[in-house]
Amino acid sequence: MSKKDPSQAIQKRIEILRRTLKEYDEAYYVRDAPKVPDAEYDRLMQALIALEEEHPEYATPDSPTKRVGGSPLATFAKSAHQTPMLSLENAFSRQDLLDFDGRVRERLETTLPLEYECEPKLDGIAVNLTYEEGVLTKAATRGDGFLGEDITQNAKTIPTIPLKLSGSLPSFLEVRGEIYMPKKRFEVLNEALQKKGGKCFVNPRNAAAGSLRQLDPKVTAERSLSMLCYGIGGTRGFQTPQTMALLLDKLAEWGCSVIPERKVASSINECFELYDGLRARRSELPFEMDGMVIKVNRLDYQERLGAISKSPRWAIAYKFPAQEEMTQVLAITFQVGRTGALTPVAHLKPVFVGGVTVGNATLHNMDEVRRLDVRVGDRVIIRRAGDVIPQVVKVIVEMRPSHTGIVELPLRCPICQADVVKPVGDAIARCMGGLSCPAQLTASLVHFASRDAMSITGLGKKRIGEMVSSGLLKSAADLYTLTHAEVVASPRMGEKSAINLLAAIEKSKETTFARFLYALGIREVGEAMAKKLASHFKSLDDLMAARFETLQTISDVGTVMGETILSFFEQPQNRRVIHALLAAGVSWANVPHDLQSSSLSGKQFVLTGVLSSMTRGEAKAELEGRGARVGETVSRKTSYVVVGENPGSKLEKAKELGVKILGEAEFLEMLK
Ligand code: I6G
Repeated sequence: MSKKDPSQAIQKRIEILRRTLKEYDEAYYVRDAPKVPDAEYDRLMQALIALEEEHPEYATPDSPTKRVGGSPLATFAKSAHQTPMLSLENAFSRQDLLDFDGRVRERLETTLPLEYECEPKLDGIAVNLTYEEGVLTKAATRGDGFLGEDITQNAKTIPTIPLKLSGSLPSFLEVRGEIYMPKKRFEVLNEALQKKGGKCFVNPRNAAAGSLRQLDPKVTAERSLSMLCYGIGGTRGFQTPQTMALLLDKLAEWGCSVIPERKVASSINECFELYDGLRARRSELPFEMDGMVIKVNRLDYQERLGAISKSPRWAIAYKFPAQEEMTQVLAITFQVGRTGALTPVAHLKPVFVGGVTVGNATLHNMDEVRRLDVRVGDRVIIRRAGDVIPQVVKVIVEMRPSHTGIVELPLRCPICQADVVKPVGDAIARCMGGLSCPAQLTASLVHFASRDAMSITGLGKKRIGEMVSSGLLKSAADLYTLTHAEVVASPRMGEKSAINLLAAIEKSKETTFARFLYALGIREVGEAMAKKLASHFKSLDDLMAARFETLQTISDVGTVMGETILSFFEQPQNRRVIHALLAAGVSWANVPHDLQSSSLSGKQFVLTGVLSSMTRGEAKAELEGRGARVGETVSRKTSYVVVGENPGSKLEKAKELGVKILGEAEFLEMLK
């Protein structure tokens, strides 16, 4: 067997990487349909850069490493930028950033710490706006950095792009920034597209790109795009200020939108702090961002530093951990929940995404399985943004192995073998086994014992599952007849744990009407609704005897909810369990909250930061229980903003609007 020449193997690897990256570039830039997540693209690009650096003999001028972006789209007129639109070098670690700082200071021949202007790196579409005598004459995408696509008509529909600048202006000015789609808007758009049976966008950036590259500007106008400016290109008749921060102030003065979250750090170490702070607020901000851009603040230094072939030496993008990654589906199973709902779950080859290792992702329901056409063996893009549960956003059909089969809904429950029924028009399929299905029984007992329900500490899912399997628990009422001998005989249960568990069960008997109602696990009845019902009805007997018409008089009780509540209390099995629970001693003081007379009735609250005395969910429940509403965004209508540790931008907004701010101590006082 002949041994392969190592240099040939390297050349081959370089060629493959170039071909693959070109293919991905074309999909991303030209067709707005990325084939792989950015992280995968970045990895291949880094590998190619490293190989070309090690082997300059194989460098070619047309390598993807030499290009800034993609080719301009054929359907739009081409437009040349007066000065090239560069792209940014990436940093993936603190060391990369320290190296950048070292390189900058070496070139500037200074050992002193430097000021850096820092701002979020929006995940949008880079554009160049040309203003002549203050009037917007052209808008173009970055394209290959020299030649972009003329999107003037579309850009003019974006409200944050000024058609005319005001103030003392240069005669010619190129303004650079990112056009993006706000996260909320992206969700609404995808919901609407899905309803119409259309194809959804994978993420807000693709949605922005797709919306911008519309030949009909009316479509762009409907998509609520926005723009934030980060710098300038060519100018005539402009005396540049001393710093980047002052330049951005100038842009704002002329009427351009610049990002409010920009800050000047006095050293590279302070950049780390700003980066950590920004990363922590990543899910709170209204736009997607993929990192923080760090720029030498002094413009004369920027000039001295100049640029290498495609990026300025004075700026770098410190990337956040990827929120999208590619992995493979190993299996698809169905989980049975408390109400019998069958949820398809994708079991994945573990992948590190959004800062955690993900092994499973919910596929929600069969409609979603069909929409994605996800199959066992598929390569998929997983997305995990903030604290949101991981989602399968796309199947990479081109990488599908042969002989895969479409996923079918099982005819029988995988746990109890009862029939599975999916009513026509309903997205959810359910096991008909009721509480005789161990999965449904276990899930409903987990809910019953949970902190916001009966709050039985030490009784987790695993323990309940074992007690259900061994036949100890057939309903919630069985918890209250457990003996010490039965508990201590459970697997891995010591004497002390058994005593503690029985004490926790005993303690849970003293509860509130609302908690008890919530614990029953009536479908559709969450904590807030349980509180409403508890405050409306004087007693459980009254509620159990309520007629449909009476239920309908309660706010937020629609027809479906009314019918669900009625039918729950009509079931003999449910009535038996309720009576057994009461007979076992579960009770509450009979003083329902009167929401109408509560001092917080009608007040609007917004929570920000971490409270030390309770979780956000608990604070919300406390407030709603007193008739207040809890919202996500601060507006003039907000009555109070409750501020914990590490508050987000909501605090700034509250100050800006003059909304009353409560510290934790004041908040607790108010709850008293
Ligand atoms: O693509 C970019 C995004 C954000 C940038 C950029 C930026 O500043 C906040 N700055 C420069 C200088 C370049 N691209 C080339």
